[in-house]
Amino acid sequence: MRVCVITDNRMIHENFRKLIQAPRYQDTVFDFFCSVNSQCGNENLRQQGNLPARSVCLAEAGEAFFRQYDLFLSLHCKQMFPAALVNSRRCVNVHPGYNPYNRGWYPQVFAILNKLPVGVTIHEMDEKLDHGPVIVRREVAVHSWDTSYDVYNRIQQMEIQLLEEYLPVLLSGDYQTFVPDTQGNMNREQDFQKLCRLDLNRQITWREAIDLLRAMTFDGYQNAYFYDEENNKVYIEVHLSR
Ligand code: 0FX
Repeated sequence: MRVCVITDNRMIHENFRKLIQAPRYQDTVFDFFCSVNSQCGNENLRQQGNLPARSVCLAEAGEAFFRQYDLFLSLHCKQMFPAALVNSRRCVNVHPGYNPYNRGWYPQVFAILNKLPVGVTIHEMDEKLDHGPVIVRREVAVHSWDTSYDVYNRIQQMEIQLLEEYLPVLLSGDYQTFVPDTQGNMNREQDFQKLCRLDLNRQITWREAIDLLRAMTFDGYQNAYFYDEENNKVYIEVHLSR
């Protein structure tokens, strides 16, 4: 069998490559692609390093490309899968969120704020974002002292664990699915960007302020900021310890 793996995330890419070294996957051909350099790719992805060397733009790839593969596996692929693909091939997404809650961008950021469950969902893809019959979902804990970074690391560990457990059935198609009771909610990148700008005059509780700052704190990124009286842009993050 031939599998098309599309990934724009260094960590999951590296770990997945290790996982498929196991002898049981020797007869499966895995072709790896990322979105960098493709028409629909995001230049910022380059900074992540160690992504697949080849890129693909699914919106332009066409039927002939789709037909080469028995399965499409999205491991944090930043492109939307076109209808022509999800309706003609089995497409499976590994999503760093607990569907149907906080589908879309950076689920743990929004989960810290709205207290909805967060974790990992592996699901068959349909035409909507992070949507489709669920193969497996597993929750991870969020503690009062966690930042977005802490929760995200827990999610990534869970993603690797679930891939180890489920890859054999993802390949064979020998699994049951279920459709969640509700559509849940969805967040876009713009929703995250809006959260980043802090309004110094807004009145909120300490609980809300701490939650907002820890939801914005992620090692390696400057997210939350405010403008001071002299119009300096000042970034802010928090450190919490138990
Ligand atoms: O690959 P990924 O972890 O996931 C994102 C979406 O959240 C996910 O729903 C979608 N299925 C996937 C294709 O893309 O995103 P990332 O590697 O860009 O960012 C990882 C974390 O880093 C994010 O959860 C929060 C943090 N981050 C990222 C950026 C770019 C920040 O805190 N600030 C930022 O500016």
